[in-house]
Amino acid sequence: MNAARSHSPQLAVVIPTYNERGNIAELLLRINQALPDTHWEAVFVDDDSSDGTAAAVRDIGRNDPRVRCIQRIARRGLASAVIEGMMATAAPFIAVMDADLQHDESLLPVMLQTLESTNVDLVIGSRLVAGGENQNLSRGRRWASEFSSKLARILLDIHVKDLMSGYFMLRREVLDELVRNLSGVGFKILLDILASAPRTLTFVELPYRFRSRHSGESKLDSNAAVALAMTVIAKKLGWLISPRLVAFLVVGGFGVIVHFAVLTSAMKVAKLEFVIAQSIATLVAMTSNFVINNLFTYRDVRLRGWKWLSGWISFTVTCSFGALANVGVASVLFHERFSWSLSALAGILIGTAWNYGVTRWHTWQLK
Ligand SMILES: Nc1nc2c(ncn2[C@@H]2O[C@H](COP(=O)(O)OP(=O)(O)O)[C@@H](O)[C@H]2O)c(=O)[nH]1
Ligand SMILES: [Mg+2]
Repeated sequence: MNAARSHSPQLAVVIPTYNERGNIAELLLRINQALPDTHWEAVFVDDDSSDGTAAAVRDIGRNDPRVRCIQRIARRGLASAVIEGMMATAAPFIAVMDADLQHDESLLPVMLQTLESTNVDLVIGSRLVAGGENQNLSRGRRWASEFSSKLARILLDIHVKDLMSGYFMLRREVLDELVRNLSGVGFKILLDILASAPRTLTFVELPYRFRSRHSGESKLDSNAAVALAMTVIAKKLGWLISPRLVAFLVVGGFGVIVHFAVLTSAMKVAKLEFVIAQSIATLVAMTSNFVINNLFTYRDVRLRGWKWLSGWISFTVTCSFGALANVGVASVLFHERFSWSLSALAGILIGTAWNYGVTRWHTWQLK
């Protein structure tokens, strides 16, 4: 009994893999070196990679019982892979780490020590706190990741700097508290965890240098902002479907009618050029939406006088960004080969969610 206990792992490192064969041996070597005094196990979750990743893991596992592989057939998805890996271990501490050696393994003992010696729920490997580094991410992805973190701060009240981090460690009990709420979609499991917790999780962000990929190629060129939007929609639907939202949507629908009425008369009657007519129609529709929302949707916090004017500016600026997000998301999805109608719908949904969330908070100053 005692002998068995002394060998049960204290820490499980969950590693999702998709075509990472060339990284497995080196990764395990480094984990082993980083954790000389810890009983650890590595749980790989492989989605039936065509390069034989799972077989490579099992080969090592035959000589090293600390190494296991869950091979999922006909499944794909980073978040769901991580969840299944975390649920397959009995270890009281669970780390999640990429296979490609971008995550500095020397942080593992520091993360473990932090969880063991304090009562924080979660330790996050961070590229964005002092001492951390993010040089090996393209500028576009860096921007998307920082932008998403800002958005999450506003929309979800989550204050993690490196919210898109895929490198973190948590306690088993914390996972048990929230695992049934996880959406499991997309690839940002940390965000999913933070947004799914029934209470505000406490966390520490530890800096590390994000390295460039060792072998193989990135599977996740998609946009962090899209991932965030997916989580926001999944998590916040309950909050979104409120009387105010319904009113906001009805007013928005009316705005479309206003838009087309103004556009048609500007082109047909006043003979203006399309671009000019479209701009006028947009501004008129935004203004009428603002006026009606101010009268009905937000009648209890109605803006008057100078506040009306600054509210109008806040509303039109916000909705312009909403339109940009709409077009941006739709083009990303369309580029990723989703159908045009689905892409457009997703764009409209995200643009509307943005407009509603931000104007509610900024224009009408509601928490
Ligand atoms: N099981 C599983 N792992 C995945 C999937 N997509 C990516 N991964 C793994 O998740 C980790 C992060 O992916 P990566 O391509 O490095 O993303 P990046 O670091 O954001 O470029 C790597 O270990 C990948 O092999 C998937 O669909 N299923
Ligand atoms: Mg990577």
